[in-house]
Amino acid sequence: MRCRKCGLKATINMRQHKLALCREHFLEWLPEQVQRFIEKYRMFTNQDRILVAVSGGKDSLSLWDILWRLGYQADGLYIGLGIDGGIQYSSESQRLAEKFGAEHNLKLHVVSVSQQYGESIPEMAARTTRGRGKPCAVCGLSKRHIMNRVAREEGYDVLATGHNLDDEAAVLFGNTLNWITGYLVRQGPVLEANRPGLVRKVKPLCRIYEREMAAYAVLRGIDYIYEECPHAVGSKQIYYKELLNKLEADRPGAKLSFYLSFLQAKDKGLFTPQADPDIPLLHTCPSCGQPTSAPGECAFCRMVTKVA
Ligand code: Q46
Ligand code: ZN
Ligand code: ZN
Repeated sequence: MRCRKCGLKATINMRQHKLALCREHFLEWLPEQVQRFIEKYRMFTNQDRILVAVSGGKDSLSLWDILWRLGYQADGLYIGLGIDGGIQYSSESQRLAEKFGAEHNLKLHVVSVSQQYGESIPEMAARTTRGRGKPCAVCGLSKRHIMNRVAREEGYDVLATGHNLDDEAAVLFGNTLNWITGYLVRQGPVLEANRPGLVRKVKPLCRIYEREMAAYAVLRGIDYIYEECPHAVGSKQIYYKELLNKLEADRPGAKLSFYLSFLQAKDKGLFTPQADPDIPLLHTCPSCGQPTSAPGECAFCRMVTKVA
């Protein structure tokens, strides 16, 4: 297999794009693709200040690397969840996020959940009924809240996350399997700040395969945490990814076309905001100023108040 651009031996063959590239041309091609999608979906411009949510994994660190190479003003945000024991997931991922920021002379905001709110994510999860003992529901709620809070407080124009195509396709698969129209309305490359207290969110990697992101991180020499969070084991999300990978193996490009056909259907007005059966986030939390579905404190503030 030869590189399509230079004819040298290819390092990666992407059947889904009918494209094989050598290391050098792949490392050039991927950021070009990301730049195309940033423009296509009007995510941000060179004037915007971007906050990248960095977990220490391959996707978020590569996203930070790509935005930096493309010349954007991108700072990082690392949230210390306090998920340790065994593989020391949180401390190791924090070390790698800090290392990347220091090596590239980039600013990294670090928020420790336990220092700021009195308990780590597993501790909070152990005391609430949310998520039935699994910390993921508490974790997701807290991460969304903290990302939005830091982006607002520090005056960023947009929050960027490292969700790749496999993540987006798996979420879409779960939501269509159960026809959760409220979530389908909100899924997309850009989530507008259409409520007071919300920051605009974008996913610049939403059309890049997970395999391409892993290749980018390795070929670029980015030091990232290989292990997944120990709580991700056995999740529905991983199961859906496995199913979609089987489909992709038989039909290269299936994942991408699943996601893109969904975006096209949305563009044609298939999922209008009116289709959202969920109560709109019309109220503002008196404690944190973020939008919430019912009058009074938001779910995050209620949870944290209980801790206190
Ligand atoms: S939600 Fe659950 Fe993840 Fe939080 S507890 Fe780990 S697996 S990190 S994306
Ligand atoms: Zn080449
Ligand atoms: Zn609140």
